[in-house]
Amino acid sequence: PHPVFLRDYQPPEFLIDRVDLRFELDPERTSVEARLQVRRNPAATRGDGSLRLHGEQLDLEQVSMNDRLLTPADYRVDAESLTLLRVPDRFGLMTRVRIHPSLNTALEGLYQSGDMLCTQCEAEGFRRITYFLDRPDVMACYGTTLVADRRRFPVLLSNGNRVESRDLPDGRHLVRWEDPFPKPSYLFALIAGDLSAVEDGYTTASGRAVELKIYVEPHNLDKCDHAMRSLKKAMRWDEERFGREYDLDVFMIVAVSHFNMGAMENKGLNVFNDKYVLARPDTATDADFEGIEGVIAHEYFHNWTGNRITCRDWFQLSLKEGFTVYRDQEFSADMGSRGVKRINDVRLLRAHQFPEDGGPMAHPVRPESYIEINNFYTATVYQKGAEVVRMQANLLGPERFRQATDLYFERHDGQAVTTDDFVRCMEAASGRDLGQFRRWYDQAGTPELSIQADDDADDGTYTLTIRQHTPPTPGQPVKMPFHIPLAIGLLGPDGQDLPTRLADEPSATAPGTRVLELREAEQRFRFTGLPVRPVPSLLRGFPAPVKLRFAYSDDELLFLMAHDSDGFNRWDAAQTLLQRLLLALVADPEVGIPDQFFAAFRRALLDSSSDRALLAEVLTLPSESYLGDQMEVVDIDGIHHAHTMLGRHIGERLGEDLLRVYRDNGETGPYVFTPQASGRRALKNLALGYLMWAGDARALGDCQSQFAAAHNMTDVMAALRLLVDHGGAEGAQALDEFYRRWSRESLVLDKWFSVQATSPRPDTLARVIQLMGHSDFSLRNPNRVRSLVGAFCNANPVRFHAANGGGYRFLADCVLELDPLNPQIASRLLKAMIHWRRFDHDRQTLMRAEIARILAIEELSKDAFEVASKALE
Ligand code: DPP
Ligand code: ZN
Repeated sequence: PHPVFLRDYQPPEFLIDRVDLRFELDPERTSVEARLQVRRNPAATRGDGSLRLHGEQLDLEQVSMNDRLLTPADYRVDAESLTLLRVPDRFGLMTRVRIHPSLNTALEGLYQSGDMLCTQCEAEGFRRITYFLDRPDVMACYGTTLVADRRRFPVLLSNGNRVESRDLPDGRHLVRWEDPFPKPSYLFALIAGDLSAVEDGYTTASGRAVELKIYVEPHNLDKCDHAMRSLKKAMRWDEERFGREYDLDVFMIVAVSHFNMGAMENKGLNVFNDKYVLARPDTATDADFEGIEGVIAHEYFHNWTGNRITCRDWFQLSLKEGFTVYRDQEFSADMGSRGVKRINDVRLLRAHQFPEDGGPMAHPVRPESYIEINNFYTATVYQKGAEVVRMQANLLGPERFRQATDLYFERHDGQAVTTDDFVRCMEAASGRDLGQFRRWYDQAGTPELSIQADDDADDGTYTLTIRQHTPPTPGQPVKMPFHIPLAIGLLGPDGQDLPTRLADEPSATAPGTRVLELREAEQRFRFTGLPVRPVPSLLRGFPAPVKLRFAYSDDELLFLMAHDSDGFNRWDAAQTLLQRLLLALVADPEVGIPDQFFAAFRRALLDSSSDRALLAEVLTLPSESYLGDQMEVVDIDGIHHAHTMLGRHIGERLGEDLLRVYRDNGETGPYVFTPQASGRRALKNLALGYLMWAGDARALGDCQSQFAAAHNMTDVMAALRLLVDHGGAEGAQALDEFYRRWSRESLVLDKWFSVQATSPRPDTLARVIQLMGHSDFSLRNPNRVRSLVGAFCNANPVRFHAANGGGYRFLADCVLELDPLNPQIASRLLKAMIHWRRFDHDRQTLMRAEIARILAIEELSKDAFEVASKALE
């Protein structure tokens, strides 16, 4: 397999203005007739007079040009394309192909999920439906005619507005859709099935009435309320915050149970992994409710950032994803608690993006090359891309940023553009020079900031010396300094913010947060007028995706944890402290835990004035994998031991307080999904967890009653997890009961699999292998694979990285079995092993051998090949 390079981009030689598709749908054999209006692109250089269309796994039946049937002498077909040897400057092209949805296990193109037929075309799935210029800079208007058996497929959906619907004499029916907005092929979608819809309506700010429909299998009709509410909130928010209105008569969402990704923003017809649609208090946790709100909004927001304005090529993926993630993060912050949202987003970034940026697959937000684009739907493109947009928003300030996005929407509506076009709008609206800032798009790696503080008591100055350094990444040995906005504050002895006046500034500044702009490899900021040495609050609100090195004392961290006016930094100070303590325990398990730690933990725990959701975040131990990332060589067992030990100590020392917090925060009425209510649940279940860690006998009883009595899945799952980790008869019985109750609810059953896969119990791998043979397990369902294999490999470090290599062998076996069926899922799983260099010699050897075993397979997919080969480079 060969890489594709950004520098080789050429505009398309031909454009397609209009596409008329006619599908005769059948799971075994679907016929697709495509009529394309093709013309030469005046902006492109002339080639050899031929036209090469993409196409894979298509059985070609007929080709005609301008209504003249072509013969095999007029074209060439291979496994990836159809080349028309001589074409005029403007012509009509008709192709007819057969495809086989029921055999499509890769879930790209048209495939079968249960009893329905559905599509996934991003990034390059449309070429598995028909011959086409399957690249995002070819935008066309689509008319789609769907013909299918009326009883089996009563609902036939596609993009745009429905313009015709009638029965045919042979028991089939026909529905025709027309999408007036030109779009790239990756946004095409169709759905056929026996579906029911929840319907609602929305009136846009300018008075346009929009029908809203969520299509699900009939037994899921009672799980759509939250998704519908989220959709309407998202539509209103996008009008208010970004001035964006919806543009078609109908907006449809379809929930599908076999889906590679989270969801897909097809024009007017969003297709969703059902995990991000279906929720009832008794089937879905708070985290599920939150995920649904965020993903519904994300896909809806794509209508402007992605669909109306799309990507020129796939290297620009972050143009739509980074911006849209930023938008959905802001939306969720406005809907719930802004502080907690920020903490969770940063936690995610640190847990996934930082390791990616430091590993063999590191790539810039705008990658320079790829072998398989599906491997680049990454935390870097999505989450770091969102941080890059957030930095620009913060540099510009809210008003200018809004002017800049208005300009972007106005200037580029209907176009396929680049991340650079986006930055140019930021510059044009603000008058700022973002030349150096652009490096965030093309340099990979996480910058490390080392900050040193010096004070001079005599003249009241305080100097921060800031050095930035970005480690090399594959293909980029040397990095230039980034332009980094740095929000900081200075705290006085009473915990209040001090003024932050720089030495060369004529007048006093107000106390509070101030943004420094770092541009050099080393830069000094000298503050004056400080009567006492301040405690610096650095990186307030996490203003840039960087790692901070600053020699805080424990006392300073405790001080920040108690007093910082920035909630994010209060959390971060607590996490740094916990991390220190844990790493000290890894180094020496006998090291004492200072009393002042328990005192601070207790103070925070009992602080009834504080937001419970935030409190739960503050009091949660950093994850074992995150601790591993902080070590030179990851000490898997040492970390697990330290984690367990600290958890147990907390549970033992603060047992009474934890029990009180647990009991004081019980459910009082019917389930509601609000930040307050989910904060109470989070805190309560955290307290129960510490008690269980300590083996508190009262807690075991509480756990069992919570499991039996709870009417919401958040509390049931929290109790189930603790019971399973506790093991014994209690754990086994809870699992059995849960299975009996939920075995027919696929998404709930996923939880049953993953709670077992993530248990740190010593026999977990054996249990996972056994579950692979369970009658409810199937490699064909990505959610099920993620809930068992993915959960074990990515969320159970102590068992996955077992010293005997059993976890690695298990993963490689799964990858090899899955790759021929679904390369996207296989290659994503494989990523769990690519950070092998971070471990001790023996584990390195074991992991490398498993990756090499995969790489030795001749028919390996491009997807898995790229990950395996880069991992070993
Ligand atoms: N474009 C899709 C998204 O919303 C890909 N899964 O992220
Ligand atoms: Zn997206």
